[in-house]
Amino acid sequence: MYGLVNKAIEDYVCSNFDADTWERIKEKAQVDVDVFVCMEAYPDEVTYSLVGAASELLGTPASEILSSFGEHWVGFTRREGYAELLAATGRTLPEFLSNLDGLHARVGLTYGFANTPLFRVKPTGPGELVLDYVSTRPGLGPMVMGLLQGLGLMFHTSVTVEWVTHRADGAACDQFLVKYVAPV
Ligand code: 1DX
Repeated sequence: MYGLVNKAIEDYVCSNFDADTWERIKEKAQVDVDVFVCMEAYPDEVTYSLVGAASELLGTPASEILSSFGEHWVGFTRREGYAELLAATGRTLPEFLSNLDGLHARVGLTYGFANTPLFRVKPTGPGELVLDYVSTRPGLGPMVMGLLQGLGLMFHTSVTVEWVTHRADGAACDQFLVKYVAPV
């Protein structure tokens, strides 16, 4: 994945814990990188190892780390120069989700994306939608749960998410039932 993702993990650890914890996580993960380059592609293994090591060191399930990290990602990318990109993606939670593939296409045009996830939105009623998440990368469903919370913060929208269909159980993709209440 892009170095930006690993940088976001670093930022998540350093802002919620400290720099020393981050160094210990890198050591445990056997990741010998001083500074991640945002636009450089790193093996996915690096990201998974960092999450695994963080989970062990912090004594927190990897799924919880991924979910907190997903929430962190939205604010992190806004602060790191992608605020306009995010703003252009939508003005509401459902609009943003509907345009996520477009966001990835845009980033991909500029930097080349090897493994773009797909997000499909099916409105199911007022304030309710089903989100299909199709990814070549296994195990990142909990991160999507957190991403949705991060979008809730960005749009001042209260969000509840139910993970209704799990790819790990043999389904074609992960599916989330998202209920949201936007401010009037
Ligand atoms: F709900 O399943 C809200 O490397 C969401 O594969 C979901 O393949 C926000 F550095 C610039 C750059 C670069 C900008 F210049 C990425 F290159 C991307 C910024 C997305 C903001 C996907 C990251 C693929 C890396 C799914 C989880 C991973 C999508 C990660 C979250 C807004 C992003 O992101 C999977 C890769 C950006 C950039 C956003 C993603 C790769 C998302 C969201 N994805 C790189």
